[in-house]
Amino acid sequence: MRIVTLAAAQLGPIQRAESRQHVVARMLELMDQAKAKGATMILYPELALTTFFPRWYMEDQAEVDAWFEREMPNAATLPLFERAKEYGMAMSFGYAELTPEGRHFNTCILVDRTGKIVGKYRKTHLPGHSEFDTSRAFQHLEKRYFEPGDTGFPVWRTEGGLFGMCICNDRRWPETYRVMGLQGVEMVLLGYNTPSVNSQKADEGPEKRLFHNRLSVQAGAYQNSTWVAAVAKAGNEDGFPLIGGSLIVDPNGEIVAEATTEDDELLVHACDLDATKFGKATIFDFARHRRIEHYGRITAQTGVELPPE
Ligand code: CDV
Repeated sequence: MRIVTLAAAQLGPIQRAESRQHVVARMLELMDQAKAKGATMILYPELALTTFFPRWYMEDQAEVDAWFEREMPNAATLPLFERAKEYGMAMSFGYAELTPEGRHFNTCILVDRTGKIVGKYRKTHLPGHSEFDTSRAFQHLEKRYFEPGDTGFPVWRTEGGLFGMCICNDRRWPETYRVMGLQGVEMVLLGYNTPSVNSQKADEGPEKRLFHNRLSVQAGAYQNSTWVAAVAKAGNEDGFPLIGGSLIVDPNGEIVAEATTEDDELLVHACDLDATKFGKATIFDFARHRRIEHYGRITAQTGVELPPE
């Protein structure tokens, strides 16, 4: 057995006026709880340090940049790195990254138990739009504030296993998991901020959104025989609700832990990375069963091309 005792640390709402220092204090409280429960790794959501700012339309670049981190760790996040190191706990969280070259990414990192950043992933599938959209019930301006990630979907050998990351909307795309699956991934870590209602379809509410969340994560886990942990930023941020439903899914695609609130909430599960082996050696033994001669369209083509009439 190769056990990673994973703490999925859901965060409740973060209001626009809330400081990073206050959020980090909440994250440290969850880390303390995780330590008390024997966790060896803790996962926090996408854009964990602030409110989900892409819902706000901004034209002033200085105002936009104030939501971004120019270095990691920085003064606000150093306490997280220090406490995780003291506890011997690996850690992953998401943040808005502004690079020295002035590039903007929706990023997450993987930090090992010694406090070293061993992995960085930049969000590939950016949802939403780049200009103010009057047809929507509310804005989702990720395409305005971020550029698509340039990392692809690497897998890192650390903490006794093979770990990958993706962010929020990435979880809905089978390609995300398969690219990691082809590198033998044993645990995918992901965080999300998912509005409780579809901004373009009022009757797609929280039930349907939680269903799509489970469906995507469970399918990704099963079809690649990997653990997947998905952790939400949840609850009502300045009048804009986000789903909770954080979950840990085993390599059979079954949910082993699921959040019940829309607040700060910790899920802890002892995940045996060796449980990935059976599926990878049998029904999803890619080397034996995949037929890549028929998959060319997946990388040759982006949108739908209809067959001739
Ligand atoms: N932060 C996100 O990527 N949210 C999307 C919403 C807009 C659908 C998601 O896939 O959950």
